[in-house]
Amino acid sequence: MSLTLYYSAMSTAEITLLVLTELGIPFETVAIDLRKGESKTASFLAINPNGMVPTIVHNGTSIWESTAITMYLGETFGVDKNLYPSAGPKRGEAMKWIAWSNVTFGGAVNRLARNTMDWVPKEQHNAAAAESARKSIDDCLQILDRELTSKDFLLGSYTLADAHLTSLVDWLSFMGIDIATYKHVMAWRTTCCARPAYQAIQRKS
Ligand SMILES: N[C@@H](CCC(=O)N[C@@H](CS)C(=O)NCC(=O)O)C(=O)O
Repeated sequence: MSLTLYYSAMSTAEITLLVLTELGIPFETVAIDLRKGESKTASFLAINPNGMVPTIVHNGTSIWESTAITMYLGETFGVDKNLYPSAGPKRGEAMKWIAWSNVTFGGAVNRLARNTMDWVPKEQHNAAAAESARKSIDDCLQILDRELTSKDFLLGSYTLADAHLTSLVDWLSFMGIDIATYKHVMAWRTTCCARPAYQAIQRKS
C-alpha cells in the first residue's frame, strides 16, 4: 500500500493530516511550500490541476478536495476502526457534516477572512461583506451548539466528521473569534483537541 499526503502547514491540509493520524495508517508526507509556488509546478499540477493542498495519492490514484479525501479515507480505512460509519444513513450524516464544514461553515469563515485579514490587500476588504460573514458564522455555531446539546459528538460517538470539523473550527481562534458562549461547541472542541492524534500533530508543528 502506498499513500502520500501533499501537505502545507497552516492550510486546509491540516484536516487531512489529522484524519490520517486518527486512522493510524502509514503514509508519506510531501511538504509543499505555498509561498515558494510549489503548488503550481508542472509536476504538482499533474497530480492536482487546481494546484492546491491537501492532495493524496493512494496506490497511484490522486484524490483532491479535503471533503472527498476525508470521506474516501473514512470508507476505505475508518469503518473497521469505528471512525467512519458503514454505508447507510449514518454515513449520510457523516457526509452531511463533512460537506457542511467546508461549504457552509468554511465558506463563511473564508468570506470573513477575505474581508478582514492582512493577507488580502485592505482596498479589497468590504465591511458589509465581513459583517454578513460574521452573522453566517454565528448562525453556523448556533446550529452546531444545538446539535451537540444532547450528544458528545456529531454522530454520537467520535468519527472523522468530528476530526474534519475540529480542524476547521481551529481557524476561528486564528481569526480571533471567541467561541466561549457556545458552551456545547466548547465542550466538544475541548474533548476533540485532547485526543492523542490531535495532540501528536500539535507537537510536530
Ligand atoms: N476546496 C479545497 C481548498 C484547498 C485550499 O484552499 N488549499 C489552499 C491552502 S489552504 C492552497 O493549496 N492554495 C494554493 C496556493 O496558495 O498556492 C479543499 O477543501 O481541499
